[in-house]
Amino acid sequence: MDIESLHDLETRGFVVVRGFLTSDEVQLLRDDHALLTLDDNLNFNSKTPSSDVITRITPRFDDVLRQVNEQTTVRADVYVPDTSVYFAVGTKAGVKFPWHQDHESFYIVQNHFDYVNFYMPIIKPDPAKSNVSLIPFDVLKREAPRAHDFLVRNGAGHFHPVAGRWLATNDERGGMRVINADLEQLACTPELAVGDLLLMRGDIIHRTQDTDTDRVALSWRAAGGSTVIRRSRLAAGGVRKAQMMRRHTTPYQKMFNAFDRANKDEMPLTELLEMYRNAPAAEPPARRSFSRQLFDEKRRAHTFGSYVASIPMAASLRGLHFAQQCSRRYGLARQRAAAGRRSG
Ligand SMILES: O=C(O)CCC(=O)C(=O)O
Ligand SMILES: [Fe+2]
Repeated sequence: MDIESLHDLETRGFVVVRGFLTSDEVQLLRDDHALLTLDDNLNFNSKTPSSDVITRITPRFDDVLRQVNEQTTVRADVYVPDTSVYFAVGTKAGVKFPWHQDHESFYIVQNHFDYVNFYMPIIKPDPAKSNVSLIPFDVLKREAPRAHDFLVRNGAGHFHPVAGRWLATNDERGGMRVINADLEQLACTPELAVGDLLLMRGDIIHRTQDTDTDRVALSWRAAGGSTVIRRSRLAAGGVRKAQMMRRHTTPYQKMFNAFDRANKDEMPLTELLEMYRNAPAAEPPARRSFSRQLFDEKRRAHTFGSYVASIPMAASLRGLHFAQQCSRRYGLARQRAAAGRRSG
């Protein structure tokens, strides 16, 4: 299948391919999803697709990657199952993500430009509902150039509304930028039907549109195999990154173990994935023992200072979040009181 306008992946950060999956492929994925249980990840609800099911569809993904590598400067040639999941909305086991740049994939793959998310709804009652809203990079560059430069090629972005503008913070490297525009005004929301493909670059800013319908999408990910993954970078970062790692220890422990076994402090992603294939199966580590190891890793990488330095920032963001929740609740209470007065 030839993809038109692949260049948009570079300029806008995403491209839509209509009718990508066949009805048989959709059914295969639906059956897979129905049989799975939730992942052991306290950061969000997700299910990891079965590898034998994905293997059957892989030639379709290979074909897209070939075109991406031929027609753009994005380099993506290996799949990263540890960052690939099914996301549901509209049920208790679902998600409702606010504006964000993906966190865990950035911590693991450490390069969000050479990284693509094959996002494909497999259950979706209404094309106009429960999509993913996006901030196109060309629009961001035009409307908020300083924030664009802070965000492009990055990840682990958190976005906080402040008086009609937005504050962008980076949960890995720290730092923040004011976005002098309302993200909602810059956003676009491609309407997707079952089987459509939304191909997104890893650094795109996005959120769940709504949770009004029961929708399930597969988010299958590929990255650049030559990206060098650094142990010190995995260990680095502030309070918010460490919290997230503790809430989903499995992939990070696997990475530290692979560096140990290889006796290396850095290796290309392809080599890291190869190490996994030969690794003995291991139980997910307890949060406490993982925490201890993470602090040891931080000391070893001389990044403990930046962790400590991030504590005040994390505390003030928690305060900001709390103040926003209170003002939202106060606004709702006022609306309800006014409605009561009108109907009474
Ligand atoms: O499915 C959703 O609503 C969110 C998807 C998302 O954030 C992702 O694929 O990274
Ligand atoms: Fe996301």
